[in-house]
Amino acid sequence: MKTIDVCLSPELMHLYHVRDRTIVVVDILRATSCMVTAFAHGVESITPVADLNTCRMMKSKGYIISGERDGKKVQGFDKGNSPYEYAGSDIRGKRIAFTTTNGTQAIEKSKDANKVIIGSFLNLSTVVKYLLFGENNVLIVCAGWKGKVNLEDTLFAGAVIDKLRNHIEPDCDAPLIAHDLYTRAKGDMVTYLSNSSHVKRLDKLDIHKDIEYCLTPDQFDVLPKLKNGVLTLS
Ligand code: 3SL
Repeated sequence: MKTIDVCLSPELMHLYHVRDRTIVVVDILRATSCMVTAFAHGVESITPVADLNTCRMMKSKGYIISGERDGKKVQGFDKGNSPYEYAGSDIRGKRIAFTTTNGTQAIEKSKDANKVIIGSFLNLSTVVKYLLFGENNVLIVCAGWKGKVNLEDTLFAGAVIDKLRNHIEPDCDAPLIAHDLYTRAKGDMVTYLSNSSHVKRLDKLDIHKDIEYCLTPDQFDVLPKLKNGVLTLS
């Protein structure tokens, strides 16, 4: 049977052999939710970029430049990190360069895996179907917050494990922790997360509507995949 493990923070990546795995990168609030929304609305590609300057320079190459630091849109950038900014027709057929505090860093750390896909609650069932029929063992990489573990990415891992529990075996204890938390939270994830650190951070920025949106499962049937440093649907 294939196995599934959960890397609860990118700081723990050195513990995992990734070359023969499929990695699912997740940053529920909000980077990977934005990415999935953008692909569902016709963006051609997203290039995850680790630093602000590289991202800024991509503007002159025709990219929409997007990103946040500490939850806030970067000054001079075209877009920030609210999924609602990626739900319009203005991004159709465009290329985005994207940099965020945690999500794009987690993608960067995952790039040596056999396959890298982007997960969120918005495309949960599409992710699960792909993992079910794929041949690789799976690692879910939670973006967390500046190296620390967070609840929302862990819940997503638990949701994937819940759907795959009869088909893929947990590799260690992190999948068991994630699944247990998800079982407690699944009835009302918004309430469950109300005391979590990033929900509190986003509440201070008055962006509560993003939270409910990002926790809504199965809105889109898209699966962004990383190839040569660029995310596309192909
Ligand atoms: O860290 C990230 O990648 C972001 O998703 C954080 S925030 O939701 O924009 O604050």
